[in-house]
Amino acid sequence: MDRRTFLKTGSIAAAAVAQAQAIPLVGESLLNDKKGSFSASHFGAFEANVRNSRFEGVNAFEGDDYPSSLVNALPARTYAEDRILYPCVREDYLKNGYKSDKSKRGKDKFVRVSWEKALELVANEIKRTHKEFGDDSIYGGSYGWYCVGSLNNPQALLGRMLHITGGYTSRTCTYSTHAIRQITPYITGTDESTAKPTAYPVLIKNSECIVFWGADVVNTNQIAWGVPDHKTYKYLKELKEEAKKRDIKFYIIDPVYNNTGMYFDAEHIKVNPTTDVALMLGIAHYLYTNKLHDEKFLRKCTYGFKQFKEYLLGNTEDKIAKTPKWASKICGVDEKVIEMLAKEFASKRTMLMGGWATQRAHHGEQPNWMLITLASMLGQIGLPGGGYGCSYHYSGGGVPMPAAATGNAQSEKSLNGSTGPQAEKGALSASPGLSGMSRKTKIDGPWQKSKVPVIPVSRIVECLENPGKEIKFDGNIIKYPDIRMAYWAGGNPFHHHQDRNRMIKAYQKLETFVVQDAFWTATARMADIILPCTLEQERNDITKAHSNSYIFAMKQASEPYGEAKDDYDIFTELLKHFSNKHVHAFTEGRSKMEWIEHFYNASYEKAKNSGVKMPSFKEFWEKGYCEFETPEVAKKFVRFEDFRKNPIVNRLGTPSGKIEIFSKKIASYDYDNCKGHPMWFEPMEWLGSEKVDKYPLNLISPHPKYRLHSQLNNTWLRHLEEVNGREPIWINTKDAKKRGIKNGDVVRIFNDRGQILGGAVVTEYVKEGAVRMQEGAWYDPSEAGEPGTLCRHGDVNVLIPDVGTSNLAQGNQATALVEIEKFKEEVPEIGIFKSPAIKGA
Ligand SMILES: Nc1nc2c(c(=O)[nH]1)N[C@H]1C(S)=C(S)[C@@H](COP(=O)(O)OP(=O)(O)OC[C@H]3O[C@@H](n4cnc5c(=O)[nH]c(N)nc54)[C@H](O)[C@@H]3O)O[C@H]1N2
Ligand SMILES: Nc1nc2c(c(=O)[nH]1)N[C@H]1C(S)=C(S)[C@@H](COP(=O)(O)OP(=O)(O)OC[C@H]3O[C@@H](n4cnc5c(=O)[nH]c(N)nc54)[C@H](O)[C@@H]3O)O[C@H]1N2
Ligand SMILES: [Mo]
Repeated sequence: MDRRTFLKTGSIAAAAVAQAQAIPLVGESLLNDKKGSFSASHFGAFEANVRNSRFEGVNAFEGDDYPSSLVNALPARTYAEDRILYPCVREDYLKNGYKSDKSKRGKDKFVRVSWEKALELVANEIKRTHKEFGDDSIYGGSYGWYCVGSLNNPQALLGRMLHITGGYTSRTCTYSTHAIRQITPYITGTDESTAKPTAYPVLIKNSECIVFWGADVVNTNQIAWGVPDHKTYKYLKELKEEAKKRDIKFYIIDPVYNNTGMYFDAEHIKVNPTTDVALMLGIAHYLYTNKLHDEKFLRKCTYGFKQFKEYLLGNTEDKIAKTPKWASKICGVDEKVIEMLAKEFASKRTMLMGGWATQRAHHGEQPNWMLITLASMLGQIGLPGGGYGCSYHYSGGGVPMPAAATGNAQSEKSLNGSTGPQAEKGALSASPGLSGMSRKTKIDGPWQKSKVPVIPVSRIVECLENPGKEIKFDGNIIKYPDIRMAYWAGGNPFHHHQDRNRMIKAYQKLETFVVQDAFWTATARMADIILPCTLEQERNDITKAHSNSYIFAMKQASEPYGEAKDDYDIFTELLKHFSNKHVHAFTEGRSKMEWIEHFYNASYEKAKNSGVKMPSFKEFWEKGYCEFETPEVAKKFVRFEDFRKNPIVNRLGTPSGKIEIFSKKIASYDYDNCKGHPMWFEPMEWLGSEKVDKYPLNLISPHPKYRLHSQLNNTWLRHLEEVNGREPIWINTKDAKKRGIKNGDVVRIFNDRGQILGGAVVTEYVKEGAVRMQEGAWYDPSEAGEPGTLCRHGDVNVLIPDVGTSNLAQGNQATALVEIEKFKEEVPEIGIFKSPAIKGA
């Protein structure tokens, strides 16, 4: 935005006027501005350069040797054209309240209102909904990747506010790890998505074969849940250097030759989407029939190989031996290549790195279970550089880090020489971690009785459609509550959820939909009441590196944009419409800065108890961060080392104490879509299903290179990648040729669920039959609020089905069958990246 536009827009809101008047001359600000003010984000920590009273640039944090480009887009995001300037209400909702015409959601005009009016509407609606429909009638699950910060965590704050006012329905699981986190505790006693894998230095020294199995570690480590310090990249570089010195073989098993494949010049095993279990079974069959499996490890450290073996060999109901030949027909990998992989993995010290895309699919419980089974057969679990890991691709997994302290100074000792799972639990090092705002207040009051039932996060649409319906979930029965109101703060469901057109209809069932965001996202446009929030550079907060290596100060760099308020202040002011007691329960009598200091001091005390001296809060705030050492022992960490040595003493948290290739517990649920051992189940849509006649291409939707989901799509970053202003879709040269599609063409991608535009990238990097389009491009309907309409920009979730993975996890999917054609009509303009017209503005 140039200065003139800024002044023009600024003149709309009083706050922005004040901002504009404060603008000093460029020269003056350049000469006078101090070094940047410290802050942090999901993209990294940085110093915000404040020029002309605005946040105009970033310097990456000096401790971050591999800063991601994403951090550079934060200033542009701050002043994006689609920022929400003031509270707004949908026109018909303003007239008729909860009795409004819901089919107008997304189509209606918005009307500017005062904060007072907006919060009064929200408060009255919370009161009415609670009174008429009870604790669970408001959905406050509010899934999403809000900004970082211990204080301004909108999800925790929203939960806290709703809890204080009378309860809400929340969610369990995540869109990230729905299936893996539900299934793996049955197998290893641990949620494998968060388990610490063997440390990189151990791999660099010992691994001979590294397999990126549906994992793009080079891309997805750019960000972290918390703040990344990007140390992964140092180790990836060392790994590549080491591979020049001694022979380390890299494979990438993926329908796409991804960023990681390119970096390591890895051999590409082109697997059909969602068929990895068949491929793994083919490898397993070869291992077993050629006696390449580790009988001793299976006997000593696993349970139930016997039952699995019968299935593998075809001695069970289906009477199918899972030979490489059988597997090849399903997964599209040549039989000889499958045999080669089996021999390679068995003869080399092999690390199987599994990502999470394979579990974001129909029957997504199976791939990780089968990966662990395969690793068990290879028998290298617990050996340096071998085994498996399911979190190398995420938030610095595998990087040696200081573990979060428990406050027990003795535990450091127990780590020496012992790095197995037992030690891992009690382990600590220099870092005390950092706490944050909690969903429950410590202040006593009637709210302590409020109920907070949960639904599996990805079942929200089904829940809205079917109040009172009972579903099977993880050995239990869950009854869907009757949701009348939803409140979202810090997430973007009209990006993250599947089957957009079905979703639009389901959301019409809500009487009231409140959205708190900084931007006019597709979600905000579907809301009745829209409350503008600040971004992290517009407020003070505190946060930590995901690695636990740093605690970061987040100092306010610029004034809140327009009338935006901090999430914390929005909820505090909302509660004034209840009573002072409600407000007090929320704030616990602390100011925002006192909370920040409180979180720091709690860490300070913890550190002190474990013999670590942290600087005072004042010193810390001044400097911007404090650093914690990584103990040497963390660099030697080998997952399952102790368990392997003595599985009786170091038993796992499973019923047998061992790795469960067969789970009696899961078998006892008697589900037909998830049984006692890993199995190949045909997905609802894949290249082998009948639907391919109509929709012959298998779409996958991995995570974007230049965004965090939908975040930052409204900045210049999108111009680095978009094709003709559309989200790119990668299509194989042969598939493109068949359809007369050329590189750079705008194409229409469609199936029975909907239609979107995309920009064709014709390439050999994607397997024939598969197409790839990243998740997170903003939904831009040509007729807003109209189910079935064309998305002009390329929101892949228009096309993906919303059907649970199985009765076990009820997780989300990320693949679908589609057809593609060249778009022959005039290419429409994108409408989503500017503010909608607002009455009264
Ligand atoms: N097809 C397909 N779909 C997927 C996936 C896939 O692989 N394929 N992946 C899934 C996964 S793993 C995930 S985690 C989800 C991600 O889904 P989301 O986390 O919902 O996606 P984000 O785009 O990060 O949305 C965060 C929103 O919070 C807002 N926000 C940021 N900071 C603040 C703040 O401080 N306060 C408030 N009130 N709002 C804020 C942002 O503007 C943005 O609109 O998507 C899922 N969807
Ligand atoms: N830059 C960036 N980084 C991110 C995120 C982001 O939005 N942007 N999001 C973060 C979040 S919330 C999460 S949960 C993680 C997600 O981490 P993941 O779920 O592991 O990431 P994806 O990109 O979905 O998929 C990883 C790889 O799997 C491949 N793949 C897709 N389908 C299949 C299949 O059927 N079989 C096989 N073998 N491979 C397949 C994809 O082509 C891709 O190369 O990433 C995190 N990191
Ligand atoms: Mo995620």
